Amino acid sequence: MELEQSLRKALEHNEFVLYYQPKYNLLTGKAFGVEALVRWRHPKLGIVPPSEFIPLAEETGLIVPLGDWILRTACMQNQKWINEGLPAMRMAVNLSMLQISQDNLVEWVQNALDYSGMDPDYLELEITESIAILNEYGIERKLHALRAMGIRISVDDFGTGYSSLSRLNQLPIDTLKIDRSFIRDIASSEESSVILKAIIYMARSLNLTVLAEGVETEEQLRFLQKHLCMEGQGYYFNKPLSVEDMERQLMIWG
Ligand code: G
Ligand code: G
Ligand code: MN
Ligand code: NA
Repeated sequence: MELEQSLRKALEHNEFVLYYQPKYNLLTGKAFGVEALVRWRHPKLGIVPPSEFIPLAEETGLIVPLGDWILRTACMQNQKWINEGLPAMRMAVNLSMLQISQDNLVEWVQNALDYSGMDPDYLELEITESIAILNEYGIERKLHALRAMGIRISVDDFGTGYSSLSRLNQLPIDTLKIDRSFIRDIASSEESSVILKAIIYMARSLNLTVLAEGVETEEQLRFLQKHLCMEGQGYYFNKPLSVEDMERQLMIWG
């Protein structure tokens, strides 16, 4: 309860901060986007990772105002970088179930774009596999509306749920982000690497882009390149970066 109380106050007190993790094209080696990842700078506990407060924010409904702050902040930050002449990145923002289920989802996203002045081409929304395939809350209709605005949709943690690629292929999805457990086990598990190869192959046949999450080693990178996985993200390239570190990185690329 203590945590819930301070979570409520944290928004007013400006205790949330966004980190940014770059996403790379594995064939050219160039970054094309970043994913916004929220952190809580608790006055006493220090940095609290999202795994410890996102579930609570979902249970209490706080994810709605928090998610609003996250989307606006991410879009404004990205537009600021673009205005400064830094290399333009696509900004990816994670959405949780409660956010997707809101009736005004599409208008809300449009408002954040208007507010920041960011072109919809530069926005990507990440939803988990289990949310994407839900036949509720008009999710399919909402995804089509977002896509029609020019926003990209990606499916996070792919491979951990129970969706079929053929079902996902009916949805307006651009990218599958393969869960990092498959990448972690490339060298140690024949089964994981076989599944990984099959996912990459099938996704390519369906014209979906595949991004490997959690790339940590050169060996994993070479495996992914060899099997034509086009995109990747992970500690091998960068950890999630503070605004200052991200800016330094953008300046090096620019
Ligand atoms: O950054 P980290 O690896 O600790 O993130 C852990 C989890 O928290 C991830 O599953 C991620 O999707 C989720 N998460 C991080 N940032 C956000 C956010 O801005 N919104 C939502 N809904 N989830 C987030
Ligand atoms: O669920 P989602 O993919 O949105 O969450 C991303 C989370 O994965 C973040 O918490 C981020 O810190 C973490 N992450 C990013 N890259 C790596 C990596 O290479 N290895 C590990 N173990 N975690 C990573
Ligand atoms: Mn994500
Ligand atoms: Na993930």
